[in-house]
Amino acid sequence: MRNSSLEPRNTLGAGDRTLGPDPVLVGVLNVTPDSFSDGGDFLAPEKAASRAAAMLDEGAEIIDVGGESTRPGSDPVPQEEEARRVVPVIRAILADRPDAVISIDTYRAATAGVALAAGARVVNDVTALRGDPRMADVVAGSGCPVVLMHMLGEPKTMQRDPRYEDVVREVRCFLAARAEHAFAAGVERENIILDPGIGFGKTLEHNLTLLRHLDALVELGFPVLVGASRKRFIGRITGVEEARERVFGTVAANVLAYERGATLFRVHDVRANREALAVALAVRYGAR
Ligand code: HH2
Repeated sequence: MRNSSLEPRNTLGAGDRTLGPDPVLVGVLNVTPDSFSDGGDFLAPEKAASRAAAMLDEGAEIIDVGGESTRPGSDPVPQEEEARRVVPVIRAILADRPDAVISIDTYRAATAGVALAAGARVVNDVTALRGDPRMADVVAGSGCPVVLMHMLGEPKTMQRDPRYEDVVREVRCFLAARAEHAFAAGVERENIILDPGIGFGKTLEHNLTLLRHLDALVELGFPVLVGASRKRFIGRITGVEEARERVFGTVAANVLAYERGATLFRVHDVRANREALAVALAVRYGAR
């Protein structure tokens, strides 16, 4: 028996398959000079496109392209600069792989608009449509899926002593309210994906509590995306300072998140996570 509690199912854009219990890998492609683990690596469109192709070959189903770092302490970049970074990369990926599903990691309506026009098919908004009053219209108008992420505060200051009375309840209430807001703005229910925002205004203990109780978010009835990949909380636990070397800890977080009902995993190391999640899927439902 497949897990029917993951209804409603989401489409990833016209013609794409629906989301069921199979884990979906979202490969991270940061077109930034300063991202915490891959900053500066993929600024050139050709390099970015070959990185995207490699992640697709390793089993990524979506490539998440971002033009502004949101790591703790980071500063915003001007919208024009963000668009200038991501649009040529989206075009280069699609020239090479016309069927690739690309998501645009932005909270700015203008950047989302040009990215969708260039061929992106998903919007990943770390502000859950709060960062730009025009974003809800862009998403609703395009009919694309949208990731709504929880963040306490803003990247520049979010890690300065974040506090919650009950982190799971507060994140759940926030995401339920943002899903309602999106729906009221015209985004279809089946196009809404929720994300607890691991590392965004959260202590180590907040991140662990959210991962432990992820089923409380899954209960809201939308697919849940988790972005734990290489993050600092994993380094705190394992002692691995170098972000690129945090793959084993990332895999553990993702397998446990999957067991609690998350279905989308935003990762830098696609193959390691895909293989681990394939085994987790087989343990839950049997081998194919
Ligand atoms: N994390 C980052 C960026 N975007 N989007 C979603 N939906 N969920 C996340 O957890 C998430 C995200 C931060 O990671 P990264 O892109 O690797 O680094 P940076 O922000 O420094 O570019």
